[in-house]
Amino acid sequence: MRHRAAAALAVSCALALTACGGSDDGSARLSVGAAYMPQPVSDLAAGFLTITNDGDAADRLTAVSSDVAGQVTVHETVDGSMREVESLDIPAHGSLVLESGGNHLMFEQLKRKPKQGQKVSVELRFAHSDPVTVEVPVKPATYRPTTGH
Ligand SMILES: [Cu+2]
Repeated sequence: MRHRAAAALAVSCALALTACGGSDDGSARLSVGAAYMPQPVSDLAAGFLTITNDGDAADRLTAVSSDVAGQVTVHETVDGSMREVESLDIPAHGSLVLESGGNHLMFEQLKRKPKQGQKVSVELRFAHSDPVTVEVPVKPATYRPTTGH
């Protein structure tokens, strides 16, 4: 039971028979929001989103893939320069925020250039939870979300 996790998005509920409905079984419960990709201006694209964990256990974002990119890496930004990381922590009852100027996804080897108004399919994989697929909307290159903080 320890690592039985229910990603809050759709399918996993039907598959993980015992995981739904209980949040006190020591698992992560993940949901993804605020996702967007600024329309790329080069052969690289960035992606931003927030992963919220309503569960009692921490998890980690360990791998990302997309139909538009040969490779997607996870980057953090330290002192204005970015570097690739193996994984990013998603604390229990907390969230992992990927935002402009901070942690982000990097789409490399683009197979096509996503355009504003399109959606990009992105699969997120975790240390413990089931994978989650997100349809990420493409925004103008200069788009900045309005944040609540
Ligand atoms: Cu980067």
